[in-house]
Amino acid sequence: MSQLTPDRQRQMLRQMLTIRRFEERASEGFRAGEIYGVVHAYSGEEAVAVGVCATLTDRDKIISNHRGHGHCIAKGADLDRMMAELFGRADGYCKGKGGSMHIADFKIGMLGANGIVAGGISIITGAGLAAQMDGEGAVAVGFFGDGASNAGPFHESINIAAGWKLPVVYVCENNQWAVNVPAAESVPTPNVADRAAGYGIPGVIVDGNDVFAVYEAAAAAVARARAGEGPTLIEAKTYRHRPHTERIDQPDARPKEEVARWLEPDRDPIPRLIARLQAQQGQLSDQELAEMEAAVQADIARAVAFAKASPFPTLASALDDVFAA
Ligand SMILES: Cc1ncc(C[n+]2csc(CCOP(=O)(O)OP(=O)(O)O)c2C)c(N)n1
Ligand SMILES: [Mg+2]
Repeated sequence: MSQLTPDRQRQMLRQMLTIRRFEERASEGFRAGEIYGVVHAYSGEEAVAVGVCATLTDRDKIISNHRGHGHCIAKGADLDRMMAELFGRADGYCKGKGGSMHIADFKIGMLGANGIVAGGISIITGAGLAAQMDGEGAVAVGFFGDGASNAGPFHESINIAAGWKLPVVYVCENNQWAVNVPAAESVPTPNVADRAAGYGIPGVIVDGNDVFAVYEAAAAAVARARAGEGPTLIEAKTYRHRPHTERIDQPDARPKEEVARWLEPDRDPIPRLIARLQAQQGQLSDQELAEMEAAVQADIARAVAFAKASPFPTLASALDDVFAA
């Protein structure tokens, strides 16, 4: 945090607010039938994507999972094209044919969201190998959930990345549930980070709702990767505010009191960051906060207007970009 100027800290808050407001609008659009496919909201976990991506540059690569909007926004993706993709429009990132779980932007090093649980972990390991072969000091960062850490690609990928000292940072967003399965029942070690010991790499536990703690853990792991010392597994303890997906009538097995506790301002990463900046002399006035909120809302409104003004893809374009039929 010491390296982060007040401007940079406010910028991180703005990104977190952007993610939150984007998700709120996406949920609303999903319920209104404006958005097609599935929406998995990242609300509550914003500090992880923002804290990690603040340590990266455009040449560094990231990969995401099904809960990918926050990672895209934190890496600098275009909100208009993201919203258009959710609305299924031709100006979206995948020309309206991919939806929420397929947003990628190679120009900013965002290799894509991924609907296959743990699928991204192998891909980002390959990106780490590519970075090592290029020899220009880039790193590759994979975001995935606690559920994904039980799947084969997690173990096989970390094993090979550790052996080859690949410049990869594995970021497990432990929101404590995989749909309706509690991590406490599916992960036999007390922490996901404990699994790092089996591969001889550092396993770091961090408060995933504290953006500066995430930043510091990620900065250390990125420095280690850039120095050729190999991968790190970071476990960010966090919680999702919303049900697994926005589909209505889905059972949510999480105890109501547990959900309510994580929504409180002393746990929610955004009020926590606001309180921290306000407590620091001159970091964030009430007026600056109100202006930031208004600017973020304007960005989201502009993205929705862009999406709605864009046409649906034509039937004739259905097979464009299909490489094998
Ligand atoms: C290979 C595979 N198996 C099952 C699913 C269905 N599925 C989608 S998300 C999910 C749970 C993922 O949990 P976690 O990795 O903890 O991520 P979270 O949703 O909590 O962010 C499952 C089982 C899938 N998409 N892919
Ligand atoms: Mg989970």
